[in-house]
Amino acid sequence: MILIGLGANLPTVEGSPRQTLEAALRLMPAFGISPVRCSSFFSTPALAHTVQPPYVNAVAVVASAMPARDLLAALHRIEIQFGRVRHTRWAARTLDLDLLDYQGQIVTAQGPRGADAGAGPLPLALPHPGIEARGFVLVPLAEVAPNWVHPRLGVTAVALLERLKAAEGPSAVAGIRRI
Ligand code: A4P
Ligand code: MG
Repeated sequence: MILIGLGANLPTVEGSPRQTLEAALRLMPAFGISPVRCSSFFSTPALAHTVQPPYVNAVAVVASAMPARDLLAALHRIEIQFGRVRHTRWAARTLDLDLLDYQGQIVTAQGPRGADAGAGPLPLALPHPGIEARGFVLVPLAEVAPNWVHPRLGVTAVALLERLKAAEGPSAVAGIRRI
């Protein structure tokens, strides 16, 4: 299974963050990525170091013949189409496309990330780090692929969500609502 996390919290020429995510899904086939199914869209409070508008998040199951690194490069090209500018990590953004899982591969990231990464080969970490700690990923993931098993942790999406709620209490999913 290939899973992509979609997030946005700034408007684009497409309109609202939700409209941007819908447009990004429609554009994917032109980049060799076929959406198979997508979760509902969720409004989620920003997890950030600064005050930011809420995000719209979703998770899509996709199919692609590209290897993981090429797929990530294609996702970055789609982000750029929607005006994504990388400056600081965790900054507000028009579109964020994270490769959450690629066929269960486990890859440990090397080199600097994000705006610091420079022109070298794209850093790639699989599964995407922090899935298990983030309600804004786990809520849509548990909806679209409840039985998906985290390649490192060996735990299903639904069980990871239950585990997060048990560890953090209601705050783990506070303010996350289907839109
Ligand atoms: N990279 C390596 N592996 C991957 C992968 N599997 N998928 C590299 C995507 N990217 C991967 O930097 C990401 C860097 O990681 C790139 O160089 C890429 O090659 P970025 O996208 O420029 O920076 P970022 O997105 O700010 O950082 P990061 O660590 O990816 O953050 P996240 O995990 O994407 O979190 N709050 C809510 N409610 N909803 C959100 O969606 N998102 C974030 C960003 C923070 N708070 C949020 C949300
Ligand atoms: Mg990202």
